[in-house]
Amino acid sequence: MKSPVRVVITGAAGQICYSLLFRIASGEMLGQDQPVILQLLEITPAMKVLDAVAMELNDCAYPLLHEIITTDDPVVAFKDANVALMVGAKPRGPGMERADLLKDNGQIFSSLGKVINEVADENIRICVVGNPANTNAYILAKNAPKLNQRNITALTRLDHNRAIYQVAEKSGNRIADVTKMTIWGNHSTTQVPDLSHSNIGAEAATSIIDNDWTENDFIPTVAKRGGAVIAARGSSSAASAANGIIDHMHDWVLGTAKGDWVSMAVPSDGSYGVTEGLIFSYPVTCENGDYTIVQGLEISDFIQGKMKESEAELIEERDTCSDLF
Ligand code: NAX
Repeated sequence: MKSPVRVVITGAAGQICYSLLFRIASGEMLGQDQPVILQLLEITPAMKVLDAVAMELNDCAYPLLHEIITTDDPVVAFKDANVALMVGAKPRGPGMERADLLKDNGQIFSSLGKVINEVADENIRICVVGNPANTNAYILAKNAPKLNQRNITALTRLDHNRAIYQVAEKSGNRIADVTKMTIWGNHSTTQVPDLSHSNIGAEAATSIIDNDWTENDFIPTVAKRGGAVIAARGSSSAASAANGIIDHMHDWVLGTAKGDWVSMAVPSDGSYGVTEGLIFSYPVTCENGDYTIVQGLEISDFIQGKMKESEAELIEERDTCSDLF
């Protein structure tokens, strides 16, 4: 039996986590042979709800779930942690500007970054989910210099999965037939869903799908899908976000499928001309617990222009929060 992996989840009493924790404990994220210890962090007023979530986890009698720690103390939560899923954040309130949200949530990620720097495993793999996810990951990274910086990532896998569904639906094919989808940039409406390198079965997606649909329908539908779910449901995507988190961490640790890639927001190394250090979504392949940015893709002027817009937004977000790092 492998020794257990310590997985921290913040915002553990929230919506996304109610769909997430049970799947981690059942082995869907790290594998059916990998025991886990769940280290669940919440703010003090949510501890009662968190206790109820822990009761339910216990009542599932998951063989891989070795221990549950519930706490409102970040030092306890992140102690010796190997994996962190940073879901906890404030939602945008009525009348609140994006810049206010940035400041409020940025504060959470700067203080948690400092704690992680001190008490977690320095090779901890981090996936930031709480919005604005890319910039929160950037702030965390700057406050945690001891950590392996490559391992500080943000979630764009939900956007990636949304894009695959749209292409499968439009072309009348199955999900499994659509490969090599890419989301470039920020997890926001400036994100760039790109099917120009995708395949549908053995054929290039661009030979099946017309460009007008791609530019005027596909890209805005994927980029604004989060808003469409909020409009329909009255609250933001939860089960599909949890599924994206499971996919992100599963593939990072256990590898991507041969001949395919996935999208992850990772620290830019300058690939595709993007400012170094920004947490930018790229196509990546994963092997042996590490990821590699897919190189050498030909980028059209149209996509390049959109990538620049998303990069400019990330730079603006970074500069708005410069007092936090
Ligand atoms: P909820 O409001 O249901 O849950 C958030 C939880 O975080 C709450 O229980 C709250 O008490 C807790 N929390 C707040 N501050 C905390 C802190 N400092 N430490 C620990 N816990 C804290 O939101 P939920 O629907 O679960 O969404 C969580 C975050 O995910 C939001 O920021 C949301 O915008 C973001 N999303 C990101 C997505 C992505 O693809 N990157 C998609 C889904 C979602 O919109």
